[in-house]
Amino acid sequence: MTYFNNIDKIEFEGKGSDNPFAFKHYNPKEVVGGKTMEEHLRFAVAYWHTYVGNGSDPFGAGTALRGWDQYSGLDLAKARVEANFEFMDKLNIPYYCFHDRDIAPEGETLQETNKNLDIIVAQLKEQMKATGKKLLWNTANMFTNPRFVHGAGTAVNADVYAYAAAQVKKGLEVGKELGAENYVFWGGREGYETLLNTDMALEQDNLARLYQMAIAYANEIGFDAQFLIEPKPKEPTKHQYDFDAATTIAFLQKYGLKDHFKLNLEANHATLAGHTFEHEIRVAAINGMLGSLDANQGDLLLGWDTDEFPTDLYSTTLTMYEVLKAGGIGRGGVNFDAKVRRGSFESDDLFLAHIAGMDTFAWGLKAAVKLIDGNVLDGIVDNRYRSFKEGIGADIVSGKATLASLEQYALQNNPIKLESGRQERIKLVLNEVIYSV
Ligand code: XUL
Ligand code: CO
Repeated sequence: MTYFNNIDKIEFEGKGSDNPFAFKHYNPKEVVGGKTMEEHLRFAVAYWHTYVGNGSDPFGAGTALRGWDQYSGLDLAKARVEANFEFMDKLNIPYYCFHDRDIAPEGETLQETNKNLDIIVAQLKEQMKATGKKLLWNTANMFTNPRFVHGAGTAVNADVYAYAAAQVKKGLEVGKELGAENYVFWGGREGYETLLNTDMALEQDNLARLYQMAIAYANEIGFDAQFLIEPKPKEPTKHQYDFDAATTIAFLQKYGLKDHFKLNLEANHATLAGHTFEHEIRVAAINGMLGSLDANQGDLLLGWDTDEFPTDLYSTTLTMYEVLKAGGIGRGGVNFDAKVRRGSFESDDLFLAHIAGMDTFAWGLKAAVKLIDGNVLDGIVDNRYRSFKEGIGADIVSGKATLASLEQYALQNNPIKLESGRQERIKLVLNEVIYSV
């Protein structure tokens, strides 16, 4: 069965095209910065938003019109698998990502739930073999079911913790079966609402224990995916433990887990934390922790996670700049953890939204390559820090300087000469680069 019959394969037509169902910038085989766009970007579809999301919000029912709505239960799950491969094929997207509960319905018992999962995993495997499409990552949904009301890996109840562990175990088996490149932990309800009833130390120790067990089990079954933690500062809990990249890295360091994980960074999570996406990527990169990206954008006028498709060229340019400077995204990719607006309820909107996201990222990639090739920002940064290359600055960097030697220098160095940071000028140059590609 096919679900997007009115849509043909989306092709690259270039900047002059006015066909809304064509790429203007994303040209998968075009080489920029030494690699094809396809290799740089490694796009992925998020199963939950694209095939499960229905446009409902706290004030109203779903609005989405989807060909698979006619089904329920396992039939619905099977229809979504078919829709997924048709969608990826038509958009030329190589990867997808899912939570266990996106792909198959829960049963009455964990046994039944796992059986449902096995049926769909077998179907996915067959389709992946037939199409060459790949799994960027899978994860366990340990936040939707009411049993996780007080957390999963940070549950207040050991029975819930055990259930979560069982879910992770199965998730690792599923990831192995489907050859997932990465396995994600997003701490959906790993946080708290009030300290008045919370043992923060125990919760965090337990979360680390769950990660240890996951590492051990992945080793045991020979699942060699890259483990990723996805930071988010708030939602659904008020205080999420994995607040941002820096907090998550500190947590991993504290528990001796740092070498086993990298980070899956999400743009809207960054802005909720009061950061830019590029800030989060830089923090990860300078700590050797850049793993993968969840591509979306928030609305800065709203204080919640709106998960819009990325259309902001500034952000995608600076994002891709950080990625390129970090040496690329490696085994990660650019996963559209983004949903069409409630008013964009037609199936065509799923295509138009992904085209917008892919073109915006391709444009950003091209601009970032230009920034690097033209030595635009590196030149500025190098010049700004040049005093650390020689004399007293070189002594500081090499570790030769002491407080006494610096005092001696400072006493005879008067006045200190400062230079402008030239921010406004640099931003204009950035504008020019973005609009020139
Ligand atoms: C929630 C979110 C998740 C993770 C995977 O904000 O981003 O969908 O990406 O659990
Ligand atoms: Co995400």
